[in-house]
Amino acid sequence: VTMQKPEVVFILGGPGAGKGTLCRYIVEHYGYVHLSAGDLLREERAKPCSEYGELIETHIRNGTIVPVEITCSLIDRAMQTSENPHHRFLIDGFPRNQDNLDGWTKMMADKVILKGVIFCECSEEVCTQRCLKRGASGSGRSDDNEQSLVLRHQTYLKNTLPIIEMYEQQGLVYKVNSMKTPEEVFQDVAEFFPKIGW
Ligand code: UP5
Ligand code: MG
Repeated sequence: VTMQKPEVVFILGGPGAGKGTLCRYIVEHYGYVHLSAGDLLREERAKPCSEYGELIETHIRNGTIVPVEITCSLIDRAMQTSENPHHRFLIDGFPRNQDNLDGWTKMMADKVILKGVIFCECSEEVCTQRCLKRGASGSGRSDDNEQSLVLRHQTYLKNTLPIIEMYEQQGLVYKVNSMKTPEEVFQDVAEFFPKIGW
């Protein structure tokens, strides 16, 4: 029996653009498993035995990007331990910079089929208000504060947008206006999802 390669869709967009929320909607309707790179890093940080806890926390608070070896290993492990029989994954919040992309290309690109990149477009203002609101209602996220949000957005513009542009040149990007309600955003995504495949 030949093992079919897992299919991957990247979900990118600014901090608070609604990547995680959209992924939850997609998972409800299509046979995908949601892997948030940020969630995987926060889980790793929370392990008392992790040697990377402090490093991860520093990057998260400063809105900078964790070295790809760490993030990619967490994603790889999560994919391998997943019980999804369809082997389809939404990878949320990765790759965020050139280092991420290089690491992914080296470690993972041959092992998967990249089906597309969903780009959640959202203004800095809306992104920031969403995260501040979430912080105020007790998210417990150490980066849901004004200082971290400025830095997170700077990193997004400087490092992540160029990655999205590169994928756009390859014809892989599906854009959605994520400033609508979550239901509307999902409806828009459902229109082009058949092109990505499920
Ligand atoms: N909300 C969502 N959609 C809404 C809508 N349509 N209308 C109104 N409200 C909406 O949403 C954010 C908030 O907005 C929530 O309260 C939600 O209810 C509301 P969410 O769906 O969580 O948006 P998302 O884009 O996932 O926001 P998140 O804060 O998770 O984005 P980030 O990209 O900043 O966070 P992530 O967890 O991916 O990364 C955090 C940090 O980890 C990074 O800054 C970095 O330091 C590190 N990291 C790496 O180093 N490498 C990685 O590969 C990934 C992360
Ligand atoms: Mg998220």
